[in-house]
Amino acid sequence: MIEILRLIEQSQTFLIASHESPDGDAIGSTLALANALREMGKDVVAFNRDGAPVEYAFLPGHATVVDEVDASRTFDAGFVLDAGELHRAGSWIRERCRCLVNIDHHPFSEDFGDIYFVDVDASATGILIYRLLQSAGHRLSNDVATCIYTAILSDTGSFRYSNANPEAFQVAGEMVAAGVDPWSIASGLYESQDLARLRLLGLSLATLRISSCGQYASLAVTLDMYAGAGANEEHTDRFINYPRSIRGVEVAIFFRQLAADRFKVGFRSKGNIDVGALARAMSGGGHHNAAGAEVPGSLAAVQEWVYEKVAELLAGHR
Ligand SMILES: [Mn+2]
Repeated sequence: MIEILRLIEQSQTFLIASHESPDGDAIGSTLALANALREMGKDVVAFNRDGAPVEYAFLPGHATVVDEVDASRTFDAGFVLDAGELHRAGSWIRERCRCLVNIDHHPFSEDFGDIYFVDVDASATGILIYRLLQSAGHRLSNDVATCIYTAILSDTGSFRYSNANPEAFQVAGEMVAAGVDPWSIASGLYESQDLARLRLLGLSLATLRISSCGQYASLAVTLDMYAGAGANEEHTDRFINYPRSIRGVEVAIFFRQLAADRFKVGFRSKGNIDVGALARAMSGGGHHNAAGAEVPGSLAAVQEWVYEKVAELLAGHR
């Protein structure tokens, strides 16, 4: 931590990046740190290879997130947030930053930086940004507090997941005390969806499958459905919560078609079932209760294979 504080003090130009297809924690922690550094008078580029999704447009600084960085630019310091592995943020970042910092809460987060600040007990990377800014003695502005609150809200599933620990509530409470309005953030995140998203959800819900034991269930989205709904992959965020919400379901699975014969398979589990280990066995990655991997094959073949693996995982828990 001292090393990071010293780095911030001694640097002027910063690159801040997070993982591709960013979620609320990736974008929230990126913008929390970017806004805070800008308040300190630093020169900051906030980057995500997929840009900042429109659903986070309410976050202060959203419009400053770029999806490309001029090839000639180098930075005194780079921060890679919530990424797990450097390539999920952009491998080129390594050579372009004099000093690189990895801030993350993913288990097995790669040690790619010069400075490694990883705590798997933090419910969100936004929590680690909070701790960092506290140590720096930086007074949290409403802009920064909004980003931190959103990061926590997003990664704890609105304080419903098992990672919603006392620190998550305590930091979120401090953000509210500092002026953050929970309703305006919740309405920005959950009550402002595109019509195309709801149309896509309608198509996807028709693919609901549940195992005969009732412990795992899945939804799928195909490329045809995007075309039918006028939607895209950004609209599938949180679809996996529907199979998970069924009584008795321990593992929810989401099959998202990437190409004719390739699927991204997302997993969410309840309680102590470790889908992170399952995803890593499929060359993917993630957390204990939220993980994913890419699997080649037709939908039917991928579903059958994944169902088998999940059944084995659950059998090990009995
Ligand atoms: Mn995260």
